[in-house]
Amino acid sequence: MRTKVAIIGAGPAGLLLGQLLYSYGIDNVILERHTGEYVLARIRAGLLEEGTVTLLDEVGAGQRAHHDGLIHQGIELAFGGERHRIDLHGPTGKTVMIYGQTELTLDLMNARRAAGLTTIYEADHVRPTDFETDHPRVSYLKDGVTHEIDCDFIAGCDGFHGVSRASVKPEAIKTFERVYPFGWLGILSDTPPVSPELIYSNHDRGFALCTMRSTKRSRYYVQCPLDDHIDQWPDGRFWDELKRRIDQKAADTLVTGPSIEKSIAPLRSFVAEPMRFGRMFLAGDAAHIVPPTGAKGLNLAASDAHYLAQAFREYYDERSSAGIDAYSAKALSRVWKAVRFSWWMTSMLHKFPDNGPFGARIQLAELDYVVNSKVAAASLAENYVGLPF
Ligand code: RFL
Ligand code: PHB
Repeated sequence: MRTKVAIIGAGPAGLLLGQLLYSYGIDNVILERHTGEYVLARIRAGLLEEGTVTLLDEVGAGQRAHHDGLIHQGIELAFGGERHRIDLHGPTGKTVMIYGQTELTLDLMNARRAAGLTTIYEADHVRPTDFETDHPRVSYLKDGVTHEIDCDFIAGCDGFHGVSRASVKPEAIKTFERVYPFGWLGILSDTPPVSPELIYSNHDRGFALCTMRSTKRSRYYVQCPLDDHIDQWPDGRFWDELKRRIDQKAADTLVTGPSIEKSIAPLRSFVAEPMRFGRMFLAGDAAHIVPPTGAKGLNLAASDAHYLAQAFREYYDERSSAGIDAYSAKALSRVWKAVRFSWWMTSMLHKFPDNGPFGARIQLAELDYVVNSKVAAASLAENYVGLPF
């Protein structure tokens, strides 16, 4: 088989890149290790920047998001028993949209199917090769038979544990990492959200986040030890812990119910540099990971896909390599700012085992400053709604 761009991974980065390329007339094939159903069952992000929604619109997949997504103009920070609102819209003119990653993925999958583009699900042993030459190839095993795709370029959109970054010679890549000493235990429940806007809570017992998927479905997280297992967290224990970490008014109005999903995710900041290796380019979680506190992971996957699609468009339409040459630096410049913001939000809001009482007071001073300084609040808002791309 031959295609212009072979994309590894059918998560948000791969699917969005595929649709953007299609809209520029650039044919592409996606290879995905799992089934489509498996990809759709992963409960992850829930918050889209305006820039991400614009990209969905650009590929004609934004209709359902506009219909079902919830527009938020602010968030709340809770500490010291009180909630304080951060206005997102006032200082930035922008809003964010609550719309689940599963829904966005489904919309992109449907758009891809409608366009008649090839996605090979359950592709085993995917291997990008020869990307340092002018004739890169991707091999894979499907139903016991080995296949090969000849292409002009490979896009590694295969997430943090994917094969693309792992295929690069160690001396060609530099990585930066911070692993946080705790995880997030998340549950999904068919109960109305406790409050119309998201609540990020700093508490002595640890961080908590109240978010949602719709007006009828809530998503809640509590900071937990890294080695905890979900079996240790029956629903009753989760709700009790959440109530203790949020303000009294929220605890009194919280509607609890059976969880329909429960999982623990570790928190990590990670960046690989560069994001280009000859004719292979990394995008999304394949190149970088941020802790979810800033709601940036999915949105970075979207901005990478945008930069990369523009670069390929320039290559094919204008016979110019300027875009592909600039891709890595351009993407990394936005990535590092989101890494910085996510690290900062994480540092300010979580209980760190080694910080002690001094560290806890510094966090409270910082929160107090952020909610009372127009300038600091505007800076948080500017980063939260997403820096331009
Ligand atoms: P994905 O979604 O991991 O998709 C990669 C795809 O590649 C496939 N794959 C392979 N395919 C073929 N061959 C191989 N060898 C392969 N290896 C892997 C995988 O099966 C998969 O289908 O990466 P992508 O596309 O870069 O998208 C990134 C986002 O999924 C991620 O950044 C976000 O979910 C992060 N995130 C959040 N981001 C936000 O912007 N806002 C949020 O509110 C938000 N909340 C979150 C989050 C992530 C969380 N977890 C679980 C880590 C909340 C949580 C709890
Ligand atoms: C979510 O809705 O899952 C969500 C929202 C905001 C975050 C993290 C997760 O910062």
